[in-house]
Amino acid sequence: MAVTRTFSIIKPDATRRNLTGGVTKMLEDAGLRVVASKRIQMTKEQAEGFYAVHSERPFFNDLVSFMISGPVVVQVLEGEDAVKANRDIMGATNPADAAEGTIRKTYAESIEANSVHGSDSDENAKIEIDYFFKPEEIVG
Ligand code: DGI
Repeated sequence: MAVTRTFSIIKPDATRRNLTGGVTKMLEDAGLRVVASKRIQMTKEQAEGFYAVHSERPFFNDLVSFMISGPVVVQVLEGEDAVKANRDIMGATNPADAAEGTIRKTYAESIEANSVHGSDSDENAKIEIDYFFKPEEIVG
């Protein structure tokens, strides 16, 4: 295993409920280090571009509307096998299916308002990090 990076978003349902710290604590307790972080209001164009892979899915418009419904916190996380470590602590997409102790089981409201995003591969992590961060904004 190697130290790698992944990309995370604390979604609008979590920022709305003042859970930035709660989510971040669970990430840190899982062995991940926040090496970049910023709170932003995503534009519609930004959200559509970020989720372009889902553009044919029936929930695409709802997903984009949700992601721009309030501020998000975009983060770069670093740790041993960071993509998997983050996916493990996030839990399943639908909180009803998420394991005890995961972020989504603890905090998510629904399959859409599910509190966090995390990259699903090293390749996508790099693309997603580059989508939101300049190299100098990441301090390992
Ligand atoms: O990688 P994940 O976030 O766990 O899941 P994903 O890549 O399959 O889907 C991306 C996001 O799209 C997910 O976090 C929430 C939303 N989504 C996925 N499936 C559904 C959905 N939203 C609705 N409304 N209905 C779905 O079936």
